[in-house]
Amino acid sequence: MPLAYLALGANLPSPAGPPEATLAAAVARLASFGRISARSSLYSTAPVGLTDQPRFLNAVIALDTNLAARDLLHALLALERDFGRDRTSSIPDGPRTLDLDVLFYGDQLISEPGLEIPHPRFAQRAFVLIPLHEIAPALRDPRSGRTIAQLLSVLKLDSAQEPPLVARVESTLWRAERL
Ligand code: PH2
Ligand code: MG
Ligand code: MG
Repeated sequence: MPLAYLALGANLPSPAGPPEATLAAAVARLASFGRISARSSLYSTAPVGLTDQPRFLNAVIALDTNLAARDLLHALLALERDFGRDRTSSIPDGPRTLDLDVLFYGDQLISEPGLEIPHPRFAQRAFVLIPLHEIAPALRDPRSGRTIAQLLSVLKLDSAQEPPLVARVESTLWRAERL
């Protein structure tokens, strides 16, 4: 079964509740697409792109799945809609109830309309690399040939920044979700 890595993000309340409840509920639903073999901690992250919006909660999971890449994408889009994602009036990089992105699908390189894998911007984003590094430091990006640990080490992070760009948060709701 291909091992997919998925990024989860939210910074608006959804029908499931605040972002923390949304991400916990989303993981429970994602388990029906295969087997979740790893799950990062939950992180509070500064918004990237459009800065004038609430902080995000982000996480990364590994999913063993029989779904083909495009079927996985469609399943994620449907799940986003179930959690109140409205794409009709959406601002690029703007606030959202739930964002589910495919970071990797095995070691495949896919470049099709609406489906770019590995995710085109993952290596520039600390809110992806830090949780991904927590669960898969030795994973190799098939595009650059670099490991997640290498990609994270070249990302310039100002650790003195306040509030922090990426901060691990303790969440009983998140950890209570059985894998
Ligand atoms: N997602 C974006 C744009 N900016 N910033 C953070 N911190 N976390 C996100 O998940 C995020 C973002 C577009 O998908
Ligand atoms: Mg995204
Ligand atoms: Mg997305």
